[in-house]
Amino acid sequence: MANTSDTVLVIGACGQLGSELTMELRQMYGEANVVAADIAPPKQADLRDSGPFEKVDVLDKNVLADLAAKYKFKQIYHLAAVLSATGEKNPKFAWKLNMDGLFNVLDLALEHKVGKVYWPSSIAVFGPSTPRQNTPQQTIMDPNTVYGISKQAGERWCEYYFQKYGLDVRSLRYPGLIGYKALPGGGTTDYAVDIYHKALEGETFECFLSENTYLPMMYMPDALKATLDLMHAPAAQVKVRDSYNLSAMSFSPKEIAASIKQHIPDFEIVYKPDARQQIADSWPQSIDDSAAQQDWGWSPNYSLDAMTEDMLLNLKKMKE
Ligand code: AKB
Repeated sequence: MANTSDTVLVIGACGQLGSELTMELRQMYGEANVVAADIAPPKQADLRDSGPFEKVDVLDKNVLADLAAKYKFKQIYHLAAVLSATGEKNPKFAWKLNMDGLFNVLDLALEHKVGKVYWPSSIAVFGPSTPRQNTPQQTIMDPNTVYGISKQAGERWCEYYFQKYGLDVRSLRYPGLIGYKALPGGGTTDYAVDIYHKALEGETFECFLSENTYLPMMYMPDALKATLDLMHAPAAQVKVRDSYNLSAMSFSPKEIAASIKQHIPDFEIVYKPDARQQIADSWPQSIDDSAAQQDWGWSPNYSLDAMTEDMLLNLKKMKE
């Protein structure tokens, strides 16, 4: 259950997930109670005009402490991260931002008695030795991107803060997220958003993954539902304290192109795999999320074709 008088901080509020999650939280908790924070102000008009914004670098502990003293947050969603593809271009910086940012938020939560923290993990915690089909909750993890390594280490630290200090930190291992409101930045699954934009612009889509590369994916409304359901579940039901596997659908570039062709028959795709292919090949193709189903009742609503229909409809409206 949501305690609607809570004040909530969303760090990374202008990103692909943050911009939508902040708007959902503002509906639930009241606009003034949800502070959007990011390194630069929001470009999205709805986000900008609907509630408080604070310019925050998650590496700056002093700014975070000032904010916590000012707003007395009861919940923090810490979404700021360098993703898989961008992380490989500057591994040391990705490690610094992803790890120091997480420590700053966990310590802030302890020092300022913030009740609950949300921190996203990813399918990137898995690696080449992980079983790739129906990947179990508990299994071999040998991530080989700096992003994946930081998410795996971050999961261990979340569990540590829960076990040692009693901090109520909750987490999901997101698959690739697809939405029409904001673009992702720097991930290996980004093609699955870009493809809809190119299809509607009448352009041939050049895909950086090969045609039969299967990856786990999720439509944004399902990702929002999962995040809020987990955060609102009674603490006793949240039995996994590193991060929950989460699943909705798996598809290849060839299959998403076929789904788009049902609406835009002359849509064309060509394949030019680049360095991101190697990252995709090290990740699972499908995920077993039975722990999330059992513990807090997770179930997704969108299939590939239902997502395609909704994406094209909404993107068309936005481009009009
Ligand atoms: C990425 O591709 O890096 C992200 C992820 C799967 O965590 N979308």
